[in-house]
Amino acid sequence: MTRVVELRSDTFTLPTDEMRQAMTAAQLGDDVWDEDPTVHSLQRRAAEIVGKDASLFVPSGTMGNLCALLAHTQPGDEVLVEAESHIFVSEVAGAAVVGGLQLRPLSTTDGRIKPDQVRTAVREPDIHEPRGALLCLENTHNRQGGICISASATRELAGVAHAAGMKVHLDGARIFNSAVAQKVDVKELTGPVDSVMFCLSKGLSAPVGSMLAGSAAFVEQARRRRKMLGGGMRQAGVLAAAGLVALDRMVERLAEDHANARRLGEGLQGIAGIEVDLSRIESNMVFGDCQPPLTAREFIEGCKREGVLLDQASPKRWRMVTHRGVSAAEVDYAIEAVRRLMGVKPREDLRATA
Ligand code: TLP
Repeated sequence: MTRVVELRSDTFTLPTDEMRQAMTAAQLGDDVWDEDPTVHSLQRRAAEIVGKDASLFVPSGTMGNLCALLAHTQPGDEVLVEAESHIFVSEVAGAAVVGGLQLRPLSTTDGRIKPDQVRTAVREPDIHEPRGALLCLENTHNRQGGICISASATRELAGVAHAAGMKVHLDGARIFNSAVAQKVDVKELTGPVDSVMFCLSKGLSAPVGSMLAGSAAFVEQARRRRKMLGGGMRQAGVLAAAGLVALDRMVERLAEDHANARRLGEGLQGIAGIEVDLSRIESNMVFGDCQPPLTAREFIEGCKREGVLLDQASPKRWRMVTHRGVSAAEVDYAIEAVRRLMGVKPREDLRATA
């Protein structure tokens, strides 16, 4: 079997032909000297799209989040994060190691922090306590299923944090998935926060890079942190050129990925041995649980033998992510592969396309 359906992550998307052409033609300079015209164009465009004064091109989402945390805080400060957030779970404790920050996880059932959780976590000035400096949100929320945080929830949470003297950073790695899924202008989701990071290299299909946007003063601070972390890139315009195409051409098509995720979830639902919660599918992710004794590792290995690649989220939980590199026919193929693996008869309606 030669077919491979890549559902591990939308980070596997390859650049489009138009991106490759733009990369070849890009005008370049030394961006550490702030002299790369293509990086300048990307930074202006990104800031404009999310409604901020300025933005900074960074090599990865992880570095973008870390630059934001460092720019908003002092060592010893406390940062509120959702307990399953990427910053808390998957960024190698960079905030603690590099920033000397205390991350305080707020547990939720669905990634949606409640305003009262923030109110309860607010620190009063006290000689014993760290300064409560920052609230981080994640939209879409990855490990909670790719769920979307609404504009009204974002406004309310930011209002509570700001009233307590805290700043708000949004990990918007997939903020355009959220905007497209909710059919709102992305500014509705980014307007209430002080800074937002979003990725060009996930569903938007650019090969490398993320943007960090905020006030001009914030971005100036973030630029120094980026340099300290080794993220100053020289002729980065060659990458920024692909980022510009990503922003101008790739946002609306994310709706196809969302439709495919739903198709995938519906096709997998009801297969004995695995459980998929359809109510959680709001963007381009499908999470499922294996029923014991089947483990996620065994399920993933079995799918791999069938030519379907997926990611592990916990000992019993797995994740499939749809993106530009996965067509509806490949989604159907993946459904059939899982049915085969789990010993379920093929679905007649999928035979034609798979
Ligand atoms: N997420 C990756 C992996 O790290 C898990 C993925 O495949 O989903 N914030 C969020 C919400 C993310 O999902 C990611 C990447 C990041 C930040 C970090 O971005 P990169 O990978 O560019 O450092």
